[in-house]
Amino acid sequence: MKDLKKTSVFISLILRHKPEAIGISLDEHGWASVEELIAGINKAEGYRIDPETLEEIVRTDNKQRYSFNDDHTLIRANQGHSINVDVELKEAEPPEQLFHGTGEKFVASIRKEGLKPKSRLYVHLSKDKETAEKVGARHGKPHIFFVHSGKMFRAGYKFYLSENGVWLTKSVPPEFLGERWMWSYKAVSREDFEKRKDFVAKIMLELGCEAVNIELPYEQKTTTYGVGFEETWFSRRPLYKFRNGFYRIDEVLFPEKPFIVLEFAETEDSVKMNAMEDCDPFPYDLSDEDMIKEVKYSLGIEPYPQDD
Ligand code: HQG
Repeated sequence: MKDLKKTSVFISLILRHKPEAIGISLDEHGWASVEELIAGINKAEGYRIDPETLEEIVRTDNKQRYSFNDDHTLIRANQGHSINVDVELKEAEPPEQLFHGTGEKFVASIRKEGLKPKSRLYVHLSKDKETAEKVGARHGKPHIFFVHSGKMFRAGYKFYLSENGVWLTKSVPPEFLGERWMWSYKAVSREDFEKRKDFVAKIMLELGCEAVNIELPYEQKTTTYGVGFEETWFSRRPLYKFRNGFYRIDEVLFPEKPFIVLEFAETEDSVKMNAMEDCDPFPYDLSDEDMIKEVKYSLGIEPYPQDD
């Protein structure tokens, strides 16, 4: 098994970077002749391979790095090249966010100049954080960048999806890189979502809530985990006093859309201990009229409909 791994690494070197190492060449689409590859490898020191072993390596590769043509006379790497070949990558619309794992030592330079392909033809992006962490760990202590791929795509940048599921793009300018949080809804921007919270604040004031100034011993922060993303939001929303309780506008980021929620505490002590409890959250895109109803339920002005 160990030998297969070693041979596979050697094949990757040949098909992506250095075919001349065994005296073969790739065509413009990155294909090598299977016969030439096998003969070349067998001439190299310390490697033995037959067609069955090559088939096995391709079939069992953990990242599906290689493909054969239909009659298995040609083979190529699906991505990762440093030599200029056109592997006929499929252009595709990327998900709203992708991830890039790198080593800590590159972080300062990436923040400044964005992601560059370096020795490869493309910047490689992962579809989840776990994969990005593994890729990053190859370069020392890993660091993850969030890539605003949806925004890039809408701004005209091209994305490609390789045969083995790696997202590729030519470069990522620094303004499309995030590190702390990632807003990932297509239907609404963070700014417009905040405007709906402003509307909730207006309703609350109109209903008689009073903004109060309490010195908080903690930083107001919400971290929500959605499908494939995590966002930490530093909220600067005030606390409101209403009847015999305290309320604050917060959020819950459900996978399908963001929700607004009022937090509630009976006493100033619970507020200071950061022990507020959530009322029922409601979606950001309710009509003004329905949103007024939800705020009334949360403040206890009207009972929740299911309580009737
Ligand atoms: C970094 C593996 C400084 C970049 C993986 C990366 C992947 C910058 C390194 C695939 C930079 C290049 C590719 C900038 C980018 N300043 N450093 N402006 N822009 N870099 O190995 O993405 O197992 O060429 O962050 O799984 O690590 O081989 O790219 O750290 O899919 O199939 O420059 O290789 O797949 O390193 O990995 P690499 P990568 P395989």
